[in-house]
Amino acid sequence: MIRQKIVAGNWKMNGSKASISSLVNGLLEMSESSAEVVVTPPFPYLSQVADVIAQQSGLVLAAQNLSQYEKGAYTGEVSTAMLTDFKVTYVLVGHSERRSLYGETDEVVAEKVKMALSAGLKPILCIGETLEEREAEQTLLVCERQVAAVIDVVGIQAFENIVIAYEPVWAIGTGLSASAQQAQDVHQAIRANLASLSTPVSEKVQILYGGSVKASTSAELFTMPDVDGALVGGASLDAKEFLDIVKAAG
Ligand code: G2H
Repeated sequence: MIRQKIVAGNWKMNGSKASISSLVNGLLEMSESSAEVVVTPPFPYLSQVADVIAQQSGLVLAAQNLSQYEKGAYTGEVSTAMLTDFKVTYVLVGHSERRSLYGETDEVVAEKVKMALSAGLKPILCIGETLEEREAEQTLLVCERQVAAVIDVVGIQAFENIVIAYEPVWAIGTGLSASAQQAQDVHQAIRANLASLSTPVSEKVQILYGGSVKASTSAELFTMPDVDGALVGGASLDAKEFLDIVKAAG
């Protein structure tokens, strides 16, 4: 099955009104691509980026997080209704920085995925092992556990509307990207695991790789049959570098 590639830039907690304006302007130089190109600004800048995107198609908007609750007394949180108000399409859920720095458990991540789906948002479910877990040969066990926690809450069929991002924690922001083959091996195993529950869903689900992706490594990465794109952090803050990654996706 041909799956459309997704190249998503995760800007994390970076930028200002001025720098985001110049980054987005740089991205508007994008030439036609067969990939879906997604940008994930920090919350305060969603509106600014949404306005530019509304006038110029080609970029799709994502948010970096959401609340698992619908509305109410949750100071500092952002609801799905607020995200859909700004025409957000995707939302990152369970990024390893959320899991490790803000204590998001597999159960919280699953509730967030459920909330996103109920509002028609597409979750990009982030999973991946730490260095200790990789060294203990627990990579697949960890990924399967993180995916299973979500399946338990939303069911396997829901994965038709969920994108998975495999992001080994040891490769995030460290400059130590997994090799294309390492990524392929894990993606293939994740897909095989889903196939044990539903082959059609496993063939449809897009699995992105994330962790120090750069333009120089993306071409080889995108030749891998189970790599359906990339979630790019640091390199997405530079419009030219990010567009080179988009170009590599075809
Ligand atoms: C992983 C990735 C984007 P970076 O977090 O989500 O960031 O490319 O900086 O490792």
